[in-house]
Amino acid sequence: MKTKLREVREQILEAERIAVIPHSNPDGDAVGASLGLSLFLTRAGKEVETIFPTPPPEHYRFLEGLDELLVKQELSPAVDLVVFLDCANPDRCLPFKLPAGFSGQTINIDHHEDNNHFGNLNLVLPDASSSGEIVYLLCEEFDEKLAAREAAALLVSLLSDTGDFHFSNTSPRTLRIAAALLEAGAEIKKITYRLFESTVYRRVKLLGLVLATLEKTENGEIVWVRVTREMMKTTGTDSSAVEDFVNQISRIEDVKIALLFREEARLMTKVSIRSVAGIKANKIAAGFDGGGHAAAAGCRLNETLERSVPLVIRKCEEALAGF
Ligand SMILES: [Mn+2]
Repeated sequence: MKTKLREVREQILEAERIAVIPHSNPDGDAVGASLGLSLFLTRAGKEVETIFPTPPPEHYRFLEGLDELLVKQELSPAVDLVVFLDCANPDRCLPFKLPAGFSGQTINIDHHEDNNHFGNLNLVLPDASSSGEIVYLLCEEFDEKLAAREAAALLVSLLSDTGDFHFSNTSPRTLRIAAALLEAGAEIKKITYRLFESTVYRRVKLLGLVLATLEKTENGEIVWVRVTREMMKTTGTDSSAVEDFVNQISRIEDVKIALLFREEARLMTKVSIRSVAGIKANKIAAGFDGGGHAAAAGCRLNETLERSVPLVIRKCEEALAGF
């Protein structure tokens, strides 16, 4: 790992113009890791452009420096190094695509175990809690110390992908890094308040509608909720408002798999899968061309919401039977 980190550092030092690109529909890890790395490299004297293929959700806006980053699809011509963050494969960045004639280097920094090592250089550490954790390890290789706003961004990564340090991917190293981030000036109370405690009226209204759809299998091992376009329309919410609902139902006693089905279009249903008893959620998601982590994964079906529910539940029952 040390050698890999040094190789990545060398590659970065050699580059002049660097683009940092997280996956589209960025979650807290993608936002925090790309913001933290971009700010750090800029301060280290690099020309950096950060490209969000789709905009970061509203509730990360409190992070200092995020407003200056771009939402766009094209690389500036002079870029000679592209750093992908938190992307298991390049399709995760769509609609962004590397230009066909791109002659620079690519670095792939990620922690998904199904990462397909698409970079010229691949820093893929599946035992890291988050891509933010890997960015921290990389920054340690430089002489610069982290500034407070960089530390805050990376702490958002750690908190988001570990569910506030609740999930089993929280390692002693994760917590040591969290401690170092606090020492560097990240304000944990401010961040956890913005991420987990503060909410808005319309989101709680939506939660009420969604929880009313809660169902379970007879033995209670699988639970699920539905989110329709109609619910989002009547409450005036967008998809970022539902992110945490599936975690909430996964805490019900006896639950092994929790699912959230969200209607994106009539024939497009997004499924978020949470596993709390060791069954691999990413294996279930892979059955529908999705991916993710063992505890949290997702996929999309070209089906109506109503038809998707039994299809996915059958796969989950198979996974439980073989466990
Ligand atoms: Mn991640």
